[in-house]
Amino acid sequence: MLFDSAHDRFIRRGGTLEQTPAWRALAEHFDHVKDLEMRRLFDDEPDRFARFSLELGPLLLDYSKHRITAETIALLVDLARAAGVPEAVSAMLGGERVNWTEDRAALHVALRDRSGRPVEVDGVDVMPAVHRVLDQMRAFSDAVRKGRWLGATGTPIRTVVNLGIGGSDLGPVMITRALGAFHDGPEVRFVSNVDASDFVETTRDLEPAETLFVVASKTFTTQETMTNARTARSWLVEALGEAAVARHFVALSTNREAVAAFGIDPANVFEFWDWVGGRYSSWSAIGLTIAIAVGFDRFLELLEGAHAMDRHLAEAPLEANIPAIMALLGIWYRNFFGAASHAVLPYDQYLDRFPAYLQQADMESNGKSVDRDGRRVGYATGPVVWGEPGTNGQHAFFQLIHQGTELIPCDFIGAVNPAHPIGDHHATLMANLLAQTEALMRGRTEAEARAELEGAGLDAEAVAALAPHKVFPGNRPSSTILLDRLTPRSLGMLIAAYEHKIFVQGVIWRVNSFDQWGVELGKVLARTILAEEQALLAGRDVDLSRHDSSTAGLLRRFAERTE
Ligand code: G6Q
Repeated sequence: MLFDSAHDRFIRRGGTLEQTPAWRALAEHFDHVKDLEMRRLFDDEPDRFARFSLELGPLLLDYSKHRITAETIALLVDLARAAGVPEAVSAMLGGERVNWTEDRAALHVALRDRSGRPVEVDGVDVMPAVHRVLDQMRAFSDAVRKGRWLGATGTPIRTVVNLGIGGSDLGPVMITRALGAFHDGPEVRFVSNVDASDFVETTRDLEPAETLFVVASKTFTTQETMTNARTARSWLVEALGEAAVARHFVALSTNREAVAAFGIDPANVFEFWDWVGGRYSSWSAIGLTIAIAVGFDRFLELLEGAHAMDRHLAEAPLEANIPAIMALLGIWYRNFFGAASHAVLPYDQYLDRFPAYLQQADMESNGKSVDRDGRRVGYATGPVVWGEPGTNGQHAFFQLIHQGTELIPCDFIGAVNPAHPIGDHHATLMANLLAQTEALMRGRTEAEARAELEGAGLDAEAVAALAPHKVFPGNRPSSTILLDRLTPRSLGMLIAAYEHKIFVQGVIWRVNSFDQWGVELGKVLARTILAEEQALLAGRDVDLSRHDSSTAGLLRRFAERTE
């Protein structure tokens, strides 16, 4: 059972996570190994790469450039076991209500289950419904791609605009960009921000007659998406009339009534279910724009890649389990070294939105401070996740990663084979990836810095002055994920690996990785403030005494300065 691990029993008897035997063993081990130099470890263990790397088909995880020994991994695996990770994984894959604060399953794995076996939620097999929607997505995406789906004036669709935000935007944006080399369907654009500039800039050059809007919203009540959807509707109706809506709007949602109330034809609704979390929904109907862009067969390959990672999560022992090892390394740095952030650095331009996608996947999932017993945790949970593609990042923030005062574990992600084999672009890109991981690990000692400066002919005084600035402390950890090639399949594996990493960490930290109550308060206050803004702008007297003087002052300034 998910909530009956050795740790749970210990904590229920009054202990804390840090007092559990597995955690204490790690803390003690940390004292012995925290000063170990990776340079030495590599010198002492010629087979370190082979020992600390894992592969699954086209995906390799090299985790040898970490401040770990074999014992570290063994103790981390003990922690995962005592925390009930294997049982929690079975519970998630088995459709149990692992999202306990919303009383729901988190069954995104069912969306990509290619095994043909039933997957049950509350005793009901969800797979027939999953396949029904996949069939509907295939038929529709084919029709749009082949020009058979016609707009109201009889012309085919040239541009698809996805209106969604958060989980209904970041995944599809990231994936369609990542699969840019496979994009052979109509152009796909995304509007997410409630700022009208997003809508205006995205639709500026579009022909209404050739544009299809995909309103992607699980709840169909999200303020930003509904505002954009209403604007899109007016934009279309103004050009083509009310009757055109049926040919130019489809909806991806769990809320059929709200979709019907908006005026979208029920035949154009692609359904999904409450057991699909927003940030885990790209595998569902929310992926329709992906299927339109790259074709349904490639969308299926994406699902197949993710499914392969799901099987691996379920079947590989923890010590050889890619998501589990990624999770445990994260815990090692977050909780023992005190690392506050984690950088994700794709050396692949097609993955340029991967860090942004991962920020939501990780920070919305594990940015929590109350445990499964409803108590405040006494330890650090999810880190700040950030990053930019290489090599651009090298010319921006890598300085801090190499020589700053923070320890920042990094994930480098690259593909062996490029999408575009032109000249020496790819060799150069990959040389940079490898060089960065080596530089972070090795660093440069003072003696090496001096030798280099002397070699450059500097006098003794200049050498002494400059050498300290040329020292790289090194011993800075990184993982490298190498894909044979960035394809729908390998991308599916990569995303699923991170999804599961996040889940495993949530289990160990005893937080619910599937809720997001932390986004509620601002939403609620925005509704009240919007009403106050509107009243002020209409010249009515509004009592703002419920606000602090900052919020009230800013509100008045907004109303006064509005032209
Ligand atoms: C993700 C969150 C959140 C959600 C958006 C959009 O896990 O739940 O980012 O995806 O708020 O919600 P709708 O799809 O309901 O519009």
